Amino acid sequence: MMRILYVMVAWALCAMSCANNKAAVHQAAGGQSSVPQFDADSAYALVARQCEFGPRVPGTSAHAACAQWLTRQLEAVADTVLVQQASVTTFDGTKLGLKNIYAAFRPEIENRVLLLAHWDCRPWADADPDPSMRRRPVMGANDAASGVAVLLELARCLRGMPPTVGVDILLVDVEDWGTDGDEDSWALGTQYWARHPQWVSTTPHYGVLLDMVGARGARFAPEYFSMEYASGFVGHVWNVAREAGYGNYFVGTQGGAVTDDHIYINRIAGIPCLDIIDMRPDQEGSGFFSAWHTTHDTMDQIDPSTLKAVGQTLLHLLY
Ligand code: 1BN
Ligand code: ZN
Repeated sequence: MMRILYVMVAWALCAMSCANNKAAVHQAAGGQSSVPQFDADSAYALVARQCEFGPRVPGTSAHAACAQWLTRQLEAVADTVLVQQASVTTFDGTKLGLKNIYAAFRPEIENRVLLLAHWDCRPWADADPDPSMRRRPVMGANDAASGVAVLLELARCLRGMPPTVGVDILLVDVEDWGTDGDEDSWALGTQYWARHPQWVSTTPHYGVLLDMVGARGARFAPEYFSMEYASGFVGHVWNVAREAGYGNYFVGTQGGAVTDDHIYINRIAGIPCLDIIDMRPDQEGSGFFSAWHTTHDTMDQIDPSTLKAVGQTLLHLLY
């Protein structure tokens, strides 16, 4: 009798878990489950959670608290998490402690992809239309909590259904303390990592940087340096996006050149890395979304549909 009960309980648990899995994966033509479904509402909540800390400007308590939270989020789902700490000096002579937060999934697999986004916020909203606001910090809902949120949500999917490729997630610090006309003043966290990498497994074969991937009406066009260093991979990712049904976001028009973290992953680490970045050629001045480097880069910029387009594309890429 007891044995029958055990069998019935085991069967019921299995049926429940299978039902959950069915809800969370896309069914391939042959009836096999293939790609997990990216939860856009969860990703949206992860953007909001980062903003609740306040602007994550290096050297502030919001930055320190967020670092701890990000580390815990990844520790809950990854195989290995490392926090790289270092001291860097910015273009204006400020000495900052940086934290690059790294998580490895399936370190036993040699075929690996790197996914990265910066998690710090710009200390000054120097593009704000109101001159009196330009010394205020940027909240950074889109630049760049959106990219971090997509990666955290994706990390949860990786735990639920391990992919056949290894994945390294890298949340890089001190990207946004830079100045116009000095290319190497940006992306200090990535520059440090690229010179002192701490992969727990083999070096990833390809990299994907996410930057500003959450705004309403986003358009992702192949970025100039991505084409210079990783044109074949760009073609592949844009095809994957189109096949997944997101060709309205991933457009084929030539994008501009952006001084971003991927430059150093390409030039120093030697990993072909592309940048999925929202560029708006018709946006006068910046060429980015209208609230870029202003005090208006807040939650009301964020559209879950944009997060979905990017997150689901990455899942199709990995599975
Ligand atoms: C991206 C997001 N960047 C800053 N915030 C890099 C960048 C640097 C973009 C200079 C344009 C000019
Ligand atoms: Zn920025």
